[in-house]
Amino acid sequence: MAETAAEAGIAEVGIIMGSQSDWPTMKHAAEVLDLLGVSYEKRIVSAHRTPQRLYDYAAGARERGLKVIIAGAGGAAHLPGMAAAMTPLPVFGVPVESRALSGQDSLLSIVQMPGGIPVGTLAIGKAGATNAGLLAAAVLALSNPVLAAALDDWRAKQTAAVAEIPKDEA
Ligand code: RP5
Repeated sequence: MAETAAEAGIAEVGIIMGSQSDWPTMKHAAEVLDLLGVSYEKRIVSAHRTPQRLYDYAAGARERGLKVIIAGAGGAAHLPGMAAAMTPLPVFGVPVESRALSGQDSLLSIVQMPGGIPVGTLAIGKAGATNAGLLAAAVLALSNPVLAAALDDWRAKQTAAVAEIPKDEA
């Protein structure tokens, strides 16, 4: 029986971020991929501070077997767009909440791509990172029935966990 990518140790999703300071946000993408059994790798790849690392990572991503890239950055957040410019893989961008402008700068930097080079832009912060993980899994699930079932199960559990009647906070 053929190994899955996860069993073979091949990452299907690349989670990249501009700085160590982005990890507390981006780890939420990793957590959802862990829950769903999707293989991923995580790297600090800065568009500004390590441009050659970004070039090498994005230009070689497809050949290395990655299927989807999740890119998170804050402030002048050029990482998702520059990565998308150098790979044909789908790129999902996560605007990290910046200190100065609460992530509005990150959001606008990532979402306003010129026509022809798409970045699927998520919400600012934790929700965006979680949803980037779910979207990456949904893309992979198109050709992976086991993963599709895991995603269905994840959603069913989320639905079951929502109480019908609100209660006072402790
Ligand atoms: C961006 O600058 C990073 O994505 C990060 O969100 C922001 C601040 O980086 P640090 O100064 O915290 O390293 O490149």
